[in-house]
Parts: sequence; C-alpha cells; structure tokens
Amino acid sequence: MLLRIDHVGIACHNLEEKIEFYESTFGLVVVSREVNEEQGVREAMLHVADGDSGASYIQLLEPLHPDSAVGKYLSKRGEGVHHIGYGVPDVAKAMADIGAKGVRLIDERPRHGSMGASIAFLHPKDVGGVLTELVETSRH
Ligand code: MC0
Repeated sequence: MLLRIDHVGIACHNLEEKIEFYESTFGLVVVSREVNEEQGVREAMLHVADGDSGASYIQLLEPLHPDSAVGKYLSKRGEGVHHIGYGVPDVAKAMADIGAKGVRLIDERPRHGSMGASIAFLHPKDVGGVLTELVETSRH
C-alpha cells in the first residue's frame, strides 16, 4: 500500500532561515515553494533522493497564522518533525482501506497538496502520536 516516504514535514518559525540551514548543512536543493491558504502554511520542498517508486523530500513548513495546524503545533511543541507523508498509488483507495481499519481520517476527501499532489491526513492519535499524510502524485 505504501510506496515510499514521500516527505517529512518539519515545522519552523522562519522558512527562509530554515531553508538556508538545510542548503548549507546538507546540500539540499529547493525544488518547490508554495503558499497553501487552505492548510495555513507557507512551505518549501527540498529534494533528498530518488528511488524506483519516486522521490523523497524534506518539507519545511511555516504557519501563515498562529491558529493554523502548524501554528498551534509550534506554540505547543516548538520546532521539529510535524508529520510524515507516505506515497501511495491511489489516495482515495488508501483512505478507504485505512479508514476501514478504524484509523480516523482527518480529511473526508483528498485535498490539494504540495507540487500538485493529492493528499489526506490520518489522525495522529490513531497512529501512535504521528500525524500521517497519504500522498498521491504523478511526479517522479
Ligand atoms: C496536533 N497533535 C499532534 C500534531 N498536531 N500530534 C502529533 N503530530 C502533530 N503534528 C496532537 C496535539 O498534541 C494534541 O494532543 C491533539 O493532537 C490535538 O491537537 P490540537 O493542538 O488541539 O489541535 P487540533 O485537534 O485542532 O488539530 C490537530 C490535527 C490538525 C492533527 C487534527 O493539526 C490537522 O488537521 N492536521 C492536518 C492538516 C495539517 O497539519 N496541515 C498542515 C500541513 P494532546 O495529547 O495534547 O491532546 S499542510 C501540508 O503538509 C501540505 C501542504 C502537503 O504536505 O502538501
């Protein structure tokens, strides 16, 4: 069902500062920057590696406002890993399959994600404290 780790989402206070850190420390390259009003974030995708089932990224997330998902996370927990995004072949099917196992779906239907992906979140309380995102993408 899961193809790869598509991305690890990292919450931060200052996107530009964190991009510079990841570029200078790890040599990563930004391949996309977006503002996602629906999700309340400004984000950047930094390419890490390519695999047979697609690429993997670090996603840096800065909140657009304090009462957004990432804003609340930052005020409660500070900067750090916010979620893991797994690549799936068919997000609607993965939602149905995983939801049938009793895991709460945060999204009723797939939403728009980074770089044209179709995404859906699973509740962290049902995944051992890990906010989990399903990601369907045609990008490789
Ligand atoms: C909250 N909790 C988390 C968490 N966020 N646990 C693990 N990881 C996280 N990221 C925990 C809190 O500590 C709290 O636990 C409980 O969940 C309720 O949290 P809350 O602060 O009261 O907040 P809620 O309930 O209003 O919302 C939490 C929820 C929300 C996960 C439902 O953040 C959500 O819908 N997230 C999905 C959307 C999202 O995160 N979007 C931003 C990334 P305690 O034990 O204290 O009760 S958008 C994105 O990433 C897109 C652009 C993409 O990838 O392409």
